[in-house]
This record gives sequence, C-alpha cells and structure tokens, in this order.
Amino acid sequence: MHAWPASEVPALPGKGRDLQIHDSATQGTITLDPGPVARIYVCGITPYDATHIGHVATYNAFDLVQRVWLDNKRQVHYVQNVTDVDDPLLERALRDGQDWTELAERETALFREDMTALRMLPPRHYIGAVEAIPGIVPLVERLREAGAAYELDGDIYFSVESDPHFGQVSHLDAEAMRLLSAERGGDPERPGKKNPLDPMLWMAARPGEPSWDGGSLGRGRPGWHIECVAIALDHLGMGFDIQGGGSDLAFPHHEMGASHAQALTGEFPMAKAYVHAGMVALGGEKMSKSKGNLVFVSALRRAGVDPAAIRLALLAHHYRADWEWTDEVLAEAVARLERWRAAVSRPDGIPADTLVEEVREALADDLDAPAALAAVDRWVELQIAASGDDESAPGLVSRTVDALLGVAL
Ligand code: 5CA
Ligand code: ZN
Repeated sequence: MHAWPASEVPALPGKGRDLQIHDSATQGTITLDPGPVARIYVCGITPYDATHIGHVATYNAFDLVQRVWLDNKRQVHYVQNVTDVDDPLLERALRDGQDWTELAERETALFREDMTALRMLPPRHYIGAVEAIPGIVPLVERLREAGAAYELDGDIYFSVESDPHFGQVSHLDAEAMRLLSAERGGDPERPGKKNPLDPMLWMAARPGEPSWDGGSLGRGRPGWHIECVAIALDHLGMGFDIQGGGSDLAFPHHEMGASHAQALTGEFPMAKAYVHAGMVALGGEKMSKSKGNLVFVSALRRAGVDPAAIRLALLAHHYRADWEWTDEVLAEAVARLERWRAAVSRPDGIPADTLVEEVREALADDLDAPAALAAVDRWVELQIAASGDDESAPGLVSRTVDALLGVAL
C-alpha cells in the first residue's frame, strides 16, 4: 500500500538527545538507544469510518517520536498497518450495503489526506492486512507445529499458556483480561477453548464473508494480533525499539502480539518499549467508532479549521493523559497559533537558541509536548512585548516548531 507524502523536516543546529519514554511492559521510563536506525511499529486504523481526533492524538505521539529521532540524527524505519479486513469493517459494509473493499479504500484514502494535512510523517512501509496474508499463513502454521496453537471447528486459536511471559505487557489480572477480551474483539465465552482468553489466529471461511487460501490452514482470514506481528517481524524483525498505539491496545492486542512473537522466536519482548497514548473523550466518554461520539478531522478541515491548530490542540495534552475534546480546546489552539504566527512574522527578535534546547529537552523527556508549547509561549510573549535585534530568531523558531512539533507557522 502506498503511504502519504512527507512534509519537509527542517534541519536544526546541533542535535537532540536520546529519547526517554514510558514503557508499559516495565511500567517505568526507559532510555532508548536505537543505534543508527531506529525501528518503530505503530498500529494503524481499521478503515471503516473517518479519522477522528482520538486517532490523530495517538498518531501525533508517534510522529513526535519520529521527529525526536530524526533530530537525534538517526534514520527511522517506521511501519504502520491498515486493518483492511476485520469484523467491524465487514459489519459496517454489510449495514450500509456497500462493498467492504471500497469502504476500506475510501476511508484509507481519507486517512492519508488527514495525515498529510496534519504534517504527520509517513511510515516507510504502510501495509494492509490483506496484502500481509501470504506472510501470516506460515506463521500460524509454525505456531501450530510448535504446539502453541490448536484447532476448534476449523478455526485456529493461539494458546496463551504457551507463553511464560503472558501478562507482562498489560499487567492486568485475569478478570480484567476477560472483560477486555470480550469488549475488544475476543470471544471468551466460546465453548471448547483451552483458555477463554485464547485469541484467534486464523478464522475459517464463513458464508458471505471474504476468505483467502490458507494452505494447510484451509480457506479463511487472519486474526487481528497475528496481522501486526507478521508485518512487524517482516519489516522490522524482533527486538525493535517501539510498538505503539492507544492505551486500548495494551490488552489484548499488544499483549497477544508479544505472546505470538515469543512463541515464534523464543524471544521476549518483541519491542523494547510498549508505548501507549491516552484516550481522547467527547461528552465524557471515550471517542469511538462503535459509540459514534466522534469529531472527524476531515469535518474540521471542511469547516475551515487550520490543520496546524488541530495539531496544536493535540500537542497541548501530554500523550499519556486521557483528555476531553471541547470547543475551548480548539479555540485555545486557534488563539495560540495566531499568537505564534504574529510573533514569527516580525523581522527580528529575541534570540531563540535556548528555545531550541528547551523544546528538544521537553520532547526527549517522555514526549512532554505541553512543556514544549510552554517554552515556545514564553519566547512568543517576550518577542511580542520587547524588541530584539536577532534577525535569525523568527526563522529559527519557525524551523524548530516545524521540525520538532510538525506545526507550520
Ligand atoms: N487497526 C487496529 C490496530 S492494529 C485499531 O485499533 N484500529 S482503530 O482504528 O480502532 O484505532 C487506531 C488507533 O487509534 C489505535 O492506536 C487506537 O488505540 C487509537 N484510538 C482509537 N480511539 C482513540 C481515542 N478515543 N483516543 C486516542 N486514541 C484512540
Ligand atoms: Zn495492531
């Protein structure tokens, strides 16, 4: 699948430091030293509806990771998937009487437009579940040969008991896992499973649903967790730096993915850091396609909201916080964008060398975007209140805000 065009990332003087980031698996902050090539896998959308503010809040966090690494003079191998076949997508297509492939293509195209407008840097590999099927089938076959998978009425399940590390990504107790499994695509009530939490690796073809040749598995379609494992291992290999997504992916998705990978390779963990963004709510509840309480990025853009203001609204919240989208959040971002633009449009100004370091430091410290915004705010206030004679300052501030925060002034 093709991704979207990259906006230019201006080079800044000097170089940022290594990224420190909160890792859900070790439940603490770790310093990543990725070497010359940093490797990151971020779970992509299930394209059955338009991109909402919750999605882009999560992608914003990982865009910052990429920007910190680039500023740290690393190459970045960023991989993202598109879950372009799964139950919710097929259900929506059926409900609306449309072709599921057309629905997926249309919403993925809209996602690319939103990402481009928001200056989110594209992944190097953007891979759909459907195109990954030839790589998924042999992994499921291997899991079965290794005794980590079993068949139930033609469907193939992964046995969570095959992984001694199971539970070490999300740290939940059995009851919480059971509840979340039922809520998030699992089937803990299905009779005949070895463990109610066991997730499906390969679903045998159902009447009226799309299916693919699965070799010794028979016709069917892939489970959700093995999709991301297959794509990540194919394009990044074991032990990559970050697996990212919203906090709703910690369990079951990233927990199960880590287990699949451990059963396949004998290694743990698949990613050095499991990084989870907080949930954005609307009207007091998590913004979600299934609830329908959504603010779409494309609708805001159509209403004339500057994408840079949307981006500033996201950046005003720490990525790990849960927060609420409101009209005030957007209004504040619009006002901040105006102030920043007015400040950098002056021909000279207050020196900004320490600002570059402050923004770098804030982001390297577990992506503290609100602290980065506060640093820029301080420079902007001085710049508007006083007159300086540093001709290079406004340009340096623009480039800093663009390179590290993805905001074009
Ligand atoms: N295709 C799978 C991942 S492999 C999936 O979860 N797709 S999704 O479209 O449901 O979500 C895409 C990303 O947006 C995920 O990382 C998810 O955690 C994140 N996300 C969804 N809703 C919210 C929200 N309300 N706030 C923050 N992030 C969210
Ligand atoms: Zn995923």
